[in-house]
Amino acid sequence: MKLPSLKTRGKCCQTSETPSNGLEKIVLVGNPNVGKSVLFNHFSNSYTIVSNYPGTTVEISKGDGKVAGKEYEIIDTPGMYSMLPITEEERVSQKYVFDEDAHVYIHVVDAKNLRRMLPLTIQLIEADVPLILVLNMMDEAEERGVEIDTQRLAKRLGIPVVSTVSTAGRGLKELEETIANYKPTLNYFVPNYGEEIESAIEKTASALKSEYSISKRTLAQLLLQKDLVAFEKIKQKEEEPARISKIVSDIETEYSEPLNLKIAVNKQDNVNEIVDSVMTQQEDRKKPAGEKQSKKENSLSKQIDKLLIRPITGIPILFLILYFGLYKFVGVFAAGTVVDYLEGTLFGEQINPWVIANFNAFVPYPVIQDLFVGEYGILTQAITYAIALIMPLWEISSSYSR
Ligand SMILES: Nc1nc2c(ncn2[C@@H]2O[C@H](COP(=O)(O)OP(=O)(O)OP(=O)(O)O)[C@@H](O)[C@H]2O)c(=O)[nH]1
Ligand SMILES: [Mg+2]
Repeated sequence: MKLPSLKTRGKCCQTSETPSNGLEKIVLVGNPNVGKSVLFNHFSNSYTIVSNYPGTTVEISKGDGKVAGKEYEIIDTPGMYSMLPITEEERVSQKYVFDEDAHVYIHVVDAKNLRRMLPLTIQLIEADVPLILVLNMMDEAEERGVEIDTQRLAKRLGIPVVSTVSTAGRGLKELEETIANYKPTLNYFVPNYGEEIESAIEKTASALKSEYSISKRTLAQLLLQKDLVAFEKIKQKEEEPARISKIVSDIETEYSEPLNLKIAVNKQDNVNEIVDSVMTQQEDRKKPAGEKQSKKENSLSKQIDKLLIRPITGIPILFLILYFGLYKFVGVFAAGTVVDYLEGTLFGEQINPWVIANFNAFVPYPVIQDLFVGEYGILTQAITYAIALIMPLWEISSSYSR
């Protein structure tokens, strides 16, 4: 059996399977690299544990801490992009949303990338968990000319929204008060995914008869997107899980496109509409100096993106790139023509004969001559191979990866 790893910050330690201390919980969730751990360190006291989630190598940090004068257990989860997990880290974070009975979940986002982060907020709202949205990294957003109307955003979403710069402590007092005074509202944002998807969700959700810790709407979406944990849940809880699986697979066959793609695209449309109504960005400060693109370049790269994303144009372009870019250019031209010229003509006929003649004239010792300019000499063979054989291919492959 794998023993859980244990690291502690501060005084001492506990085991990974910490018995609940009866405190209400605050769970930090969000994409990787958005400042969850900075907030965790701010809220938790010095006695915290970092341990593996049981049966995985994924680390979870837990610690107690006072928020607006009241003691809570704070939990820092690994980064997740979506409620539909792909990585082990996301699977663990999904379990915390599914199973943890928290006072509040804090969804931490990078404010300058609101459009990319809000789909997860919508998923958490749909899951019906108590939620506060934290727009962190406001300093970087402001630097890029991003302005967000937090009050309007809170109204649109139906949840509290607080903007912070967690590294500088900005907004943290307001966040503490928001956590302490958190009360669920009845005006949550309900996304609309269009008639087809909505009816698929409705059909699946109404087939679920048991009670779950997250909403049936979310569970139905996860089932329609073939999430294994969701299927596991219905197997444990429903009397007729096979009937539900059949409903889901019947719905799937009605669609030509995978449902997760359709749901993701429609979710993003909902997000775009909200973001357009609450966020403004000064055009000239969109990107830090050095990364700026002209409008013309921007629209050209959008056109190219569109061509590459569509299978009908993207696949032929992929084959053209593989044939001309890889086979013809790297294989035939670089590895053939260029290497032949450098190795055979330039080094073989001109540079090496001159190096050998001069070296032998200055160093009259056969052993040293052999070592440097002999058949396998450092100057004749090693340098020839490095420059004539490896360098052209290396240069070309690194320019491809750039
Ligand atoms: N400029 C700025 N940087 C921040 C802010 N909050 C966090 N950071 C920085 O962002 C980086 C990531 O912060 P973390 O707290 O480790 O992010 P995380 O969400 O825990 O990341 P994962 O554990 O990978 O999911 C660190 O370098 C922080 O110093 C902020 O408000 N402003
Ligand atoms: Mg972290």
